[in-house]
Amino acid sequence: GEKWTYSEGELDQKHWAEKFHECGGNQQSPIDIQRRKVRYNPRMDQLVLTGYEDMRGSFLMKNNGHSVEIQLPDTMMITKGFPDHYTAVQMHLHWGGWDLEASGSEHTMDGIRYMAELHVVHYNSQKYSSFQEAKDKPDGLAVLAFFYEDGHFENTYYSDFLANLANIKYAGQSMIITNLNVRSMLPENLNHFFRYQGSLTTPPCHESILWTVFETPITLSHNQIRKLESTLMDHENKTLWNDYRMAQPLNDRVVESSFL
Ligand code: 1SD
Ligand code: ZN
Repeated sequence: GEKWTYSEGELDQKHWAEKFHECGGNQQSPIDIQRRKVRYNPRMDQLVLTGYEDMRGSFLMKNNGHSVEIQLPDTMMITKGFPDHYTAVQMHLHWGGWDLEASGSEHTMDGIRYMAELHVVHYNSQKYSSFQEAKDKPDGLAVLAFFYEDGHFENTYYSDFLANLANIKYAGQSMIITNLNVRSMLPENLNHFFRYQGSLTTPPCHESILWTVFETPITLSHNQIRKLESTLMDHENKTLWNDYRMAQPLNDRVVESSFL
């Protein structure tokens, strides 16, 4: 398989583009969002998330060596807010933890990196019949991105998820979860967001993602963040941490916002 890494070995992120040419493109992600340069778009529609709540079924949660990923049912959709309908595929996180203070979000705000970041990946199901077909098309994917910050209180909507990490400690391990409420894992306020055209943040870095980055962060307790950062192992049985890509040049792109 792929041997790319974030920071070690010959195919670390500085060298991804040598093997995966799209990683050197001019619409790459993540980016640093600079508030002063964001353009308010008063016509940007609010998102309507359908089927995000109280799901019962069998959902695969796996350690893919780069992150923890939960596969999502096709009943989870974005039904308003984009020109097309998008169907959920999976969600995963990026985090830090190299040392006690290291943050690990992918997007940054005015140069500030949050503790961690959640990506809920969707594909354009109005135009394409599967994620596989959509993943390298310019209008193929939509990812909803949320920052995590640390606070004083435990976020009980994350308790089961974080406890389950111990069951998939090693790269390649997976388990089935039977209850899932993604809406409760998100911030209450979804009205303020940034929008731009970018790419997968991992090889092969296809420039196929319409990114929506929400302003309101999700709060986890310090211990919860610590558990996220220190439980999983990568393919080399080293602690899986700092699985984020550095900010990429904005070039001639404009970041829009839904709010002033
Ligand atoms: O890192 C993920 C990768 O695991 C895969 O999910 C890919 C396609 O959805 O997307 C990237 S990311 O851009 O969502 N970080
Ligand atoms: Zn991601």
